[in-house]
Amino acid sequence: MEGIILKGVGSFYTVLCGEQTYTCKARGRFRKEGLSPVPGDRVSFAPESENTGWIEEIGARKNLLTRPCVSNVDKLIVVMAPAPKPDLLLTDKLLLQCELLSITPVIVINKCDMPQDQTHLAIMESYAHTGYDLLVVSAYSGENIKAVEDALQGSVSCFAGQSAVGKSSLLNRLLPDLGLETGALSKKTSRGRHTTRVAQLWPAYGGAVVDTPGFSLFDLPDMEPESLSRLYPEMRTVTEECRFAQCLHIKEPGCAVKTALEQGRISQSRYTRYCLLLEELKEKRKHQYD
Ligand SMILES: Nc1nc2c(ncn2[C@@H]2O[C@H](COP(=O)(O)OP(=O)(O)OP(=O)(O)O)[C@@H](O)[C@H]2O)c(=O)[nH]1
Ligand SMILES: [Mg+2]
Ligand SMILES: [Zn+2]
Repeated sequence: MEGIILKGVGSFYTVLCGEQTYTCKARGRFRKEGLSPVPGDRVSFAPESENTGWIEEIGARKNLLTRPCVSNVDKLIVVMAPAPKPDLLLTDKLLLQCELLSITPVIVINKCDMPQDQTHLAIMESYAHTGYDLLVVSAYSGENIKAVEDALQGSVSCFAGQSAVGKSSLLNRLLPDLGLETGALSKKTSRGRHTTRVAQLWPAYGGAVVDTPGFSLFDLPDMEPESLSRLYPEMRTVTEECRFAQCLHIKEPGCAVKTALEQGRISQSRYTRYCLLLEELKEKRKHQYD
């Protein structure tokens, strides 16, 4: 039979087939092949009883996000909020992953009900020129929730972002039956407490939504520093006009990215973080053959 993995706990996987779920284990050969089933995987399985079975085959994956693992993701809902303090470098890294894995990102700024908060303006400034969809919403008041719902139609959408930005709260607002656990910010550190512990798929909107504990530990993929700017939509549209094909857009003469930056067509803060990530890539290269 064919099904989709909703979640994995230890070596047990919940597989949905039609309306019925089965708790399955994976055949030993998967371990030998270094392959583990993950939420989002389409699998063939052999039922053993009314609600248990064995996973026999994992279908080819369109893509795979890691830490936590989720496969076959169509959209990444990148959630931020005024509190906890936004980590825009993390957001940039999530967006780079989307570019690499052919995932459509949707940037969501939650908690717009918070009084006199201007944080969303700074976030919007950073991403205004990317062309990505950006929604300012509130899980509390319901503002703009309809727009989030529209974005989820017909796709497997994975919620990402720092702990306590309100990923689970947004999902509860959209789908009250989920009854997901939510948690407050720590008073001492103003950070989240990682209330959601595992990634889990919930069939909805003709596709599925995935609640996750966020994707926080991110390494940049191993790639040429020259390729980095191709993962920035607002940069790659102008890089062809740079004088040098290998331009890194830092100090080279005749750099079209620098011109666009001066003219306000690229965000200064996002560019500054691009420089940081570029340095990180160069460092990685240097140590590669140590
Ligand atoms: N003011 C306000 N607070 C919100 C809103 N949405 C969520 N919160 C609060 O933010 C805190 C964290 O919410 P969660 O939904 O648990 O956040 P999360 O992103 O799922 O966090 P993790 O599971 O730890 O990754 C809770 O105290 C929520 O009540 C909102 O729209 N406005
Ligand atoms: Mg959560
Ligand atoms: Zn350049």
